Amino acid sequence: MTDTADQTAPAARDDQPQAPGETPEELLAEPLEMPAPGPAPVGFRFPTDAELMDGPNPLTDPDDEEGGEDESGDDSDGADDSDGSGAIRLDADGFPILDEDDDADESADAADTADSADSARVEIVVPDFPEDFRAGFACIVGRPNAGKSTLTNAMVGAKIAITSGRPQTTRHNVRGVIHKENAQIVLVDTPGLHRPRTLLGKRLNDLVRETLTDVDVVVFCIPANEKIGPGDRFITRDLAELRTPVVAVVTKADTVTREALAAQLLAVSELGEWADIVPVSAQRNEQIDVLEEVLFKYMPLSPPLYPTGEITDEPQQVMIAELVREAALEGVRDELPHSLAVVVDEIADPDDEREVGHIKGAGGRLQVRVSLVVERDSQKAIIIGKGGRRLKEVGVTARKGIEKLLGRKVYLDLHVRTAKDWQSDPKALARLGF
Ligand SMILES: Nc1nc2c(ncn2[C@@H]2O[C@H](COP(=O)(O)OP(=O)(O)OP(=O)(O)O)[C@@H](O)[C@H]2O)c(=O)[nH]1
Ligand SMILES: [Mg+2]
Repeated sequence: MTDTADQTAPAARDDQPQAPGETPEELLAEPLEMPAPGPAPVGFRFPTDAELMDGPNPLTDPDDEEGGEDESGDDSDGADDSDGSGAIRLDADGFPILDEDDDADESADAADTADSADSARVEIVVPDFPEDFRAGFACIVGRPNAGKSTLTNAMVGAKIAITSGRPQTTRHNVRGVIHKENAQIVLVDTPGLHRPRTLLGKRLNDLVRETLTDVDVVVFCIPANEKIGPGDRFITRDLAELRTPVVAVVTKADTVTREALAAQLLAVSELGEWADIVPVSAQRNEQIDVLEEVLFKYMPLSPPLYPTGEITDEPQQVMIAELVREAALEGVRDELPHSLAVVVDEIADPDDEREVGHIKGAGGRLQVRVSLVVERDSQKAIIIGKGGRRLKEVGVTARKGIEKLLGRKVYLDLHVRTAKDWQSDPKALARLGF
């Protein structure tokens, strides 16, 4: 559950749309085809001038037969676009793959390139984007349970963050992308800001504060059905120190009467200085488009930050673990939700030739082994339930979600173990990815 903010940070954001060393005419070629939305973080960025000019040149390297196999193996295979359309394909790191046979060692490439410096260059197709394209980051903050993740999912139009009625559901930054014709808004859903009682709580608060410093607009969620409290005032004071514009969003508008909503909007307007105030109901999809329009105004001119159609860069393993945690959170009370962590121990694919012999068939189902980690043995008993019934229910619910995510049948193996007081143990936190 590591945050991948650095990996996906835009390489070159500027106030002017820019392409590396290309004239607008050159950019009007056919658009770049991107890998299908895949599990691994793509970390897409535009190639620099040097990369464009110095890359290997298949036209001048006809004898280069080496290293044709894609070594990144697992994930990138599925995303590979080899339809022969002539479009540039990207490798797992988002760099253009110029030819199947061209991932030989760099020194050989350098020598070959030097030999054929005057030869024709391969045409590089840079994604086409309008001059007035806007793209940037919107960070979603608020108390635990304020509806941040539900709002994120509603705006992205797909479930990328888990949600629950238990506070502190989100434990890492989850990025989701809204794609518009002329804009991209990268939403960063964050853990709820709260008075920390454990080391985990403190780390989550710190993570949100760090995230806030580098975004274009902040979305502050305040639920319509709860009185503004010390928690909201605490966040308001924090936000007032930023120079970033803050849009106050009154969430869960469907839960109150019109009068109560009007009263809450008034109370929110008196709470602080806001760039805008928008009431929404994420559950009913009401006013979501209005909020998107408001956020759009704060996006700077910039090339797209994510490939077309990619709605998140959450690693597949993290999404799987989160779906199991969401299923396990259902119906548990008190401190248990805080005490529960979930990690994927192994994913084995019987269809993968390298795995044969290691795993038993199970009808070609992807085999996913997951650990649910609690802090005490008494909690272990609750999670497992009488005769293992609860754990079985968790498994069924989670498996459905995982199969939907992966688009294939899954065999899910859940294992419950205890790591004493992991929330306050730095070593255990590190092992669990915090
Ligand atoms: N009725 C209604 N319920 C909502 C709405 N948005 C969120 N909820 C519910 O509020 C609860 C909390 O939602 P989350 O989206 O998980 O809240 P969060 O702010 O991400 O919570 P943390 O990650 O714990 O900080 C869930 O039970 C949601 O179903 C809404 O628009 N209407
Ligand atoms: Mg959340």
